[in-house]
Amino acid sequence: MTIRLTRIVIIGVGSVGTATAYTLYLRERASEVVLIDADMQKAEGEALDMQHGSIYCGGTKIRAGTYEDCATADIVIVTAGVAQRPGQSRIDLLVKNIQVIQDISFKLKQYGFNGILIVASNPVDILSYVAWYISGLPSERVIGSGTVLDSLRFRYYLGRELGVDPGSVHAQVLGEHGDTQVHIWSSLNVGGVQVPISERIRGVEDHTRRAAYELIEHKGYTNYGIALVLDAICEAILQDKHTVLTVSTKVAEYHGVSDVYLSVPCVIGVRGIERVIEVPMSDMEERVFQESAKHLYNATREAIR
Ligand code: 6V0
Repeated sequence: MTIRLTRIVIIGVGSVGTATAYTLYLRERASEVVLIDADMQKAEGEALDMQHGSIYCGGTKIRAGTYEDCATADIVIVTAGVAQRPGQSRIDLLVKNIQVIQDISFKLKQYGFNGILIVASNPVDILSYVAWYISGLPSERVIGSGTVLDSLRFRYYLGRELGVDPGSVHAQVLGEHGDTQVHIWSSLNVGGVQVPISERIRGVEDHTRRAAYELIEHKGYTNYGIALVLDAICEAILQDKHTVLTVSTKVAEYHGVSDVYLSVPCVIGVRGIERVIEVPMSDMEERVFQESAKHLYNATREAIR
């Protein structure tokens, strides 16, 4: 018997890729984390910087690599491409990042990658569709980070307003990881009890939607939150945890929406998306969700033309 080692490859080692690599490294998420970037010197430098501290880390090895490493990788995470600048929306990144995801997806196919692909680059829903379309992988193994981060932010701000630990606030954001995201107020609860929604609490919706813009104004990019999200998705996969996360997936007949990548609660395990959970929505929420889907559907069709 041979003991199988686990490998996670990160493609794109900028602010998101390095924060993700460091999180996976500290949390010993896999036997090996491999870094790839268009600028290989940068990937080598980032890996070496982390290797220097290896005595204080656990067993995860970290190194720079090539697409050949993807052939036997369990998970590939894509964080490559341009990021938002102040005033830019995620959709504004499409023209540049579509080329990046096409290039990467073709290479993954060429090198025989057959694991689980996680896309974080923006606009994540459209890029996930393109990655699925080109890579030839089944859709349950092409996962967009989607609104996992938006759901965390929603719960964080709600927890602050309500004076409770965000982990005890149950609430989710669905639809686009972007401006048309849908806040599901109808199922908000704290400890299983519904919460009266005042104007002040309602304000959390806008705060959540604007969170990335606020961070980009302040520090120029966002990286730690998404790194923790990507680690949580990897954990759910590698430990077959069946964790429910609002990742972006190719939905079919979900509240009347089909053939588009967007976020809905999904059970994540060793096979990727094990199943999708149908969330009850108010009429208003369903309408907003369908509008978000239509916006993404049109933008995706335009992108793959
Ligand atoms: P960054 O710091 O500019 O890093 C991008 C990296 O990608 C650079 O090191 C580039 O050299 C590299 N790169 C570019 N093209 C290629 C290519 N074809 N192959 C390999 N490497 C390449 O950007 P940052 O890390 O801040 O953001 C990366 C992406 O993540 C952007 O599209 C962001 O919009 C997106 N984010 C997604 C989030 C989410 O919640 N899904 C959150 C934050 C950022």
